[in-house]
Amino acid sequence: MTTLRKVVIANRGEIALRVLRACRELGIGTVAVHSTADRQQTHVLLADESVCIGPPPSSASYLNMPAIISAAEVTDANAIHPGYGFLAENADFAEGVEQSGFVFIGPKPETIRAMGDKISAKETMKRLGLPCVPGSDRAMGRDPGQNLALARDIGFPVMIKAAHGGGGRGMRVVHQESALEDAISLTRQESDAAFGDATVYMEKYLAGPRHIEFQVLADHHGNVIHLGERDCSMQRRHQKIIEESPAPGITTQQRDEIGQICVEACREIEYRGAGTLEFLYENGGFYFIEMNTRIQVEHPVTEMITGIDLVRTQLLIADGEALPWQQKDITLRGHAIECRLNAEDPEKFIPAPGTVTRWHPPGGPGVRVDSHLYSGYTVPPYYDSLIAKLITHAETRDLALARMRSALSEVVVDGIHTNVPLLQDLCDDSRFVDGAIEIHYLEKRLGL
Ligand code: MV4
Repeated sequence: MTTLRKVVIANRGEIALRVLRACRELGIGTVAVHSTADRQQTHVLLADESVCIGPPPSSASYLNMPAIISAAEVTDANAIHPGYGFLAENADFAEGVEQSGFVFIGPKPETIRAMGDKISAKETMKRLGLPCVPGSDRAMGRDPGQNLALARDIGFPVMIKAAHGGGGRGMRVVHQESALEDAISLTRQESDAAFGDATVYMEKYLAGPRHIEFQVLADHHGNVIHLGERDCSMQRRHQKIIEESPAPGITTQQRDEIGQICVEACREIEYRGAGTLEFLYENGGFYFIEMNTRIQVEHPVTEMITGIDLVRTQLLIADGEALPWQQKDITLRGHAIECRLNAEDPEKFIPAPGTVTRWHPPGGPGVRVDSHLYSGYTVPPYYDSLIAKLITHAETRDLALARMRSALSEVVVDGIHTNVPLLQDLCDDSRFVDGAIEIHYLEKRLGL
């Protein structure tokens, strides 16, 4: 470590603890910034220093850019790790961090900005050789005749998407010509209200794809590698609940081919840090949709099968080190599955905050638990409901799944409701066991 001396961890929960541990191993000092609701968070208790940055609502604390930058100033930190969510993909924040003289642990602000605009992200990646969903390739205009001609050209059903959309908001499927204009103006309005930008684009709607994403790592010296893919198709309302790597049924040849194109594209845009390229996968084809410029919740499955610590590597890259691996050094070993444990009603999915009276995490060979939970911890009502990630790793998918069933059966979380029963059901679901589900599977299953 030459540059990074003290890192502000601008997040909470399990990822704040994950970042803290990576800093500790590297001998980097840690500053926890937290809301008044999070004084008793594990990482706050473990950090070298902590600074309260505001009241419970994230808008006043974890999204409060001046408060976070001030915390870095008063503690004499020299870098900020944003984790995921909150400000992780806010280009203005990354820019503010750099302009204040701190290292932003992530890509350049302009890269974050370019990827945050899905039209520009897709345009760039298409030009660099990534297969994309057929679509408008640019922002849609306001001429109904032209838009109809475009939709006819692409072929119904089409999807209208917000250029600055995220989290599944700002998109609409259109099945017939008569519904096109209303769908466009509604998506524009929603997008303007939610993201302050009414720009929309059009794509061919894929009815039942899988969601598969490639992990990349890039340093400041033009070295880029990929770490294979994750299948994140098990989701409900854009909340993923089970992820795995490798994606079932993807061949070595497909992985090498798409992975190499991702690597070349990232080298071309001078990407740096950890990144994820998201694809829809249908009928044997990959279609790039967006790129995430942060560490992701599901990064552990990639860590388990590659043996590479992604958060440690983010810190090394930010420090200016060259990646210690070339693509030929990367081997994927076995299979890893992650289940997200949420504090929520297992049937109605409503958040279930409260005090955990007893917590027994599972263990044993090939079992990893990423969690900030402890007996006596109170899950606050203000933030997302993730309380733990259970990750199992084994030589085969079947064994990783058997380990997951066993691990889930060991879990004890008393005092609050969790989605453990749902996760147990899903690990016994024959379609999931067969590795044959698509993005709408869980919602359809719950609808029955
Ligand atoms: C799509 C699609 C079908 N066709 N694009 C949802 C969030 C955003 N990141 C992209 N999304 C989708 N784009 C085309 N052309 C279906 C979805 C989609 C989805 C994608 C990934 C994971 C879960 C999803 C749930 C519903 C819809």
